[in-house]
Amino acid sequence: MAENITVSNVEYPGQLPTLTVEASVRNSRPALVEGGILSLLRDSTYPTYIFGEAFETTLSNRIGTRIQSNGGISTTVRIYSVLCRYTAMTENDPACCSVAREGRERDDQGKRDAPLSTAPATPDDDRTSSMVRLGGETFTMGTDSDVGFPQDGEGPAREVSIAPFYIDTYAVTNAEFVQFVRETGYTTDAERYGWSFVFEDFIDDDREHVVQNVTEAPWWIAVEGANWLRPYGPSSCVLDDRALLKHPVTHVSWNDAQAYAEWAGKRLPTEAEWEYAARGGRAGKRHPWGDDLTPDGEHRCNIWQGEFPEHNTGDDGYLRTAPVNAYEPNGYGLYNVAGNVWEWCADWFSADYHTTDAYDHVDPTGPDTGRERVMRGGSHLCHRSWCNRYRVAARSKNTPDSSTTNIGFRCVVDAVAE
Ligand SMILES: [Ca+2]
Ligand SMILES: [Ca+2]
Repeated sequence: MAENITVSNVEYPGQLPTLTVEASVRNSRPALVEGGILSLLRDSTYPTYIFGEAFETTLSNRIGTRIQSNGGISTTVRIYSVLCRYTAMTENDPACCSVAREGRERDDQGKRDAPLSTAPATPDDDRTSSMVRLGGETFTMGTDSDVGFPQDGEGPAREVSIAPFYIDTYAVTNAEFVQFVRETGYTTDAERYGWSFVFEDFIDDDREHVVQNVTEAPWWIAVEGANWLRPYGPSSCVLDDRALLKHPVTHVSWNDAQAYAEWAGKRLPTEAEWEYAARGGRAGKRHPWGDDLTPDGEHRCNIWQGEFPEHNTGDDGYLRTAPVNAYEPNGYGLYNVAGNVWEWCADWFSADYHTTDAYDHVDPTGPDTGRERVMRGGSHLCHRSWCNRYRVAARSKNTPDSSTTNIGFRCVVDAVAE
C-alpha cells in the first residue's frame, strides 16, 4: 500500500503530463512511479473483488502508465492525468447537451479513424444476439421543420439509402462495460484525465473532489475521480447497486466507445444509420413514436420535466439514467434512442457537409476530418424549454475525448446481404 507520496519533477514532454513520484510502500521499500499526473487509489477503496488478481497485473500495463518498483513490490498506484483545462461550449453550442473537455490533446486526438465496416454478420452470429437487422432501403433523413435548430444542420430533409446492418437493441450497459474492462484492462479517457463532467445534482456528498465549475453552464461540474465506474464521484460505484448494471454506461468518450466496439467486433453507427434506426419506420415524425411528446399523457422516454436546471420533477420515472430497457421500444424494437443518454456516432460533425456536392446519399459517412464527433438522441438532462434535442432529427456533438454523465452509445455490425 503506497504511503507518504511525494510528487516532483512535473514535466510535459509528450501528450501526457509526466511526473516523478516516490512512494514509500507498506514494507518501507521505495517504489518509483512515472506516468501521467496521478492520484492514488488504495485496495480498500477500489473494487478489486471484481477485477480480482488480474487487476494489479493489468494496471501496470495500462497506457500512459509506467510503474517501476524495487524488489518486485506491486503497488496499487493508479496514474491519472488531472491538470487539464476545459471550456464550455459557446452560445451556439448550448452546454445543456454536454460539455467539452479541452485538455492537452493526445497524439491520436482527432486522427483516429472510425472503422466503417465490420466482418458481416449472419443471423446466427453471436454478435447479433441482442441486435435488430435493419436497412436495405431508402429513408428521409433530417427535417425541414422549424421546430428544431437549423444552425445544427437538421435540414434539409433528404433521401438517404442505407445498406443492411444490425444495431444494438439497447445502449451498452454498465455490466457490458465491466466485462470489456475486465477482459482488456482498458483505461477510459476520463480515467486518464482523472476527472469527468458530472451534473451538479448528482455529485456524491464528497464535494472535495470538485475540480472546477463551468461558468457558462454551472450545472456541469468537473469532478476528480468521476468515471464510468464512479459516475457521481469517487464514493459512488456502479457495482454498489445491482440495478445500475442495467443502466447505460456513461462517462465514456468517443474514443472509449470506439474501443469497446472494436472489442465486441462491432462499430459505431454512422449518423445516417442511427437516424434511420431511431425513426423506427415512422417517416417525418418528430419523435420515434410520433409527433406528440407524451401521447395520451404517457411518457415514452427519459428526459427532464420541470424547470431546468433547478428542479426535475422526474415525472417520467427517472431523475438520472433509466435502465436500457425502460419504456416502449420504437417501431424497429430499439429502446431509448430518444433520451436517457446521448449516443455517439462514427461521423465527424459538420453543420453543412450534407448540403455539399461531396455528400454521398448512399451510406453517407460524414466529412473526412473534424474536431467533434456526432451525438444523437438527447439525454435525461434534455428539457423541452431548453434545447429540445431529444427529437429524432436533432443533432449534437462533442470532442472525441470528452465524457459526461449523459453520454453513452450503442453499436452496429454489417449484415450479410440476403
Ligand atoms: Ca427523467
Ligand atoms: Ca438515447
